[in-house]
Amino acid sequence: MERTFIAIKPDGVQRQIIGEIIRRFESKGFTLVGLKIMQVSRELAEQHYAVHKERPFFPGLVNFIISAPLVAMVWEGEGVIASARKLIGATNPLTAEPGTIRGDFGVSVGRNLIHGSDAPETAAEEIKLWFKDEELVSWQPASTPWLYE
Ligand code: IDP
Ligand code: MG
Repeated sequence: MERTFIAIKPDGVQRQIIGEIIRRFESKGFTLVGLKIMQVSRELAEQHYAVHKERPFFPGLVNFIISAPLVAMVWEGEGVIASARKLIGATNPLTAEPGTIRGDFGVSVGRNLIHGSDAPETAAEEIKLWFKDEELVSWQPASTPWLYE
């Protein structure tokens, strides 16, 4: 089973759509195996977005990520990495399709509500960066036989 790192950014927390976002992943059929609300340190935010270090939006992005609490999660399921990106939608909420999280709840790229790992390698790295092994719970929902053949 694949795992991916998902974060509800401070705007999603402040706009009180944590439950709505979790509901979409649950309803789809993915399994929550890690969850915490946290005030992120500047160091962690900079590490998480290190790939964007040279981009002009980097300082603003880091300040935004540490400006209020964030919800960090790990979700599990077959194909969850790519599927989560589809549930999330395009980076710019204005062009994200209706039905996606960004498409339904956002209007600006700097306030796009949610992060999702973009590939197996980044998913593994991000899960390791954000969660200790003992914070992740391996379990099988009762619905599993009704989701997979
Ligand atoms: P992604 O979150 O869809 O993977 P990336 O291109 O990896 O998008 O960018 C990471 C994050 O950086 C975005 O989710 C968004 O919060 C922020 N970002 C990207 N481009 C811009 C921009 O042009 N202005 C402000 N923030 C941006
Ligand atoms: Mg990205």
